[in-house]
Amino acid sequence: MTDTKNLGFNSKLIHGGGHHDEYGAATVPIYQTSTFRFDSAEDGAACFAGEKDGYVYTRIGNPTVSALERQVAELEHGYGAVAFASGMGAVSTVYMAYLNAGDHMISSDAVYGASRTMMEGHMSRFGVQSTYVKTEKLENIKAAIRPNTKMLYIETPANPTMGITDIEACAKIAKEHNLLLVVDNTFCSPYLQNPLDLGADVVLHSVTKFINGHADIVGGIVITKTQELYKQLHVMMLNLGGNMDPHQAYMVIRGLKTLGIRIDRAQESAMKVAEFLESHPQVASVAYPGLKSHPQYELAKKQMRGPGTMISFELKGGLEAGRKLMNNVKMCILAVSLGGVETLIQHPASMTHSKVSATAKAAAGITDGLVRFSVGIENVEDIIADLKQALDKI
Ligand code: LCS
Repeated sequence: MTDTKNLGFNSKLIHGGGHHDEYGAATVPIYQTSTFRFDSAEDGAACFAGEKDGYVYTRIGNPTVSALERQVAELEHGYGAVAFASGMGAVSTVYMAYLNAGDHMISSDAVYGASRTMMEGHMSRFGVQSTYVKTEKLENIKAAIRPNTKMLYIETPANPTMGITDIEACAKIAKEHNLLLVVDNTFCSPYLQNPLDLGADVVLHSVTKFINGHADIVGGIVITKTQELYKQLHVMMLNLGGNMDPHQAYMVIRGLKTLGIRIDRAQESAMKVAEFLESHPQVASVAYPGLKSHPQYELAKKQMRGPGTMISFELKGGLEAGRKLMNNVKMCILAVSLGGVETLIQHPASMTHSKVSATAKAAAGITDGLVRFSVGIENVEDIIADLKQALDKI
């Protein structure tokens, strides 16, 4: 087996994870089993007592799922990873694993809608408090810190505003105040950003998006910097029961192999699409980290290896114009989700962030006129032509 430590990113996507199969299979087999035979009663007891390594039950661990976890932990430069049935399984298990009743969390105000409703609407019932601020401005974070603050949770770039938060500066604040820094890295994937290298403690992904990349499964993964954080998370995962299933893990391993080439291609197109949108008379503003007009353009260049494939924009005609645009695209798909091979368009205020209160949306800059666009790997001329014909109908 190759030692993958010193290989380049794209080689790690193909050969990482270090799975060893007795038949020499070139891909990771699907271990479609719920349970594993013990060699003896003593062997089973030793596995349960943690005295012996070995698989016992798929909710606790499965070789196909472990192969994905090892591979993503390596790509994010972490100690270990735990895979989940969905991105929200990852987010909610992170909250449950690292926060107690009476604790307080500070979060970016623009985060995926359900990450916020889970905390505000449900964790609050267990006595966890939360404050939402524009984490793009560090003074907002400092001002929100309370004696019981335990976690700083950021999403960068933020869904759906594309705001960028300085991970390294957040890590400094977190260290000074003994906070756990959690970064939702879904919009970048490990190809474009490695938050653990910038001082974060925990990184999470909706693997539904770039990591899988083919809009055919949902999944989540969390990568921890230390063994202790890994253990806390793993025990919470197996008790809550949100484990990833082996067939799902196989699909993700398959999709992950092309992460680099998918993003290279879509990112090249995203720059052209963003420039096209910025020059279109119906468009009021475009938020794309690759454009000089993005308020955190320099920061994006510093902490990301590329501006990514996600674009948000406002139309001069507001919501009505946005509706017309979305109803008139032909090739691009009007659908939520993002980060796949297909170009998707959606309306955050009425779709992905519809459960966030109107006041919270307004404060976070999620306006009624905001449209979110996830650039796929189709021919860029076709993407732009489709957008143009739909914009011309407004
Ligand atoms: N984190 C981010 C940044 C997300 O965008 C999402 C889903 C999640 C976590 C949750 O992951 P899931 O459970 O869906 O795998 N974002 C979606 C979106 O923007 N459209 O549809 C889902």
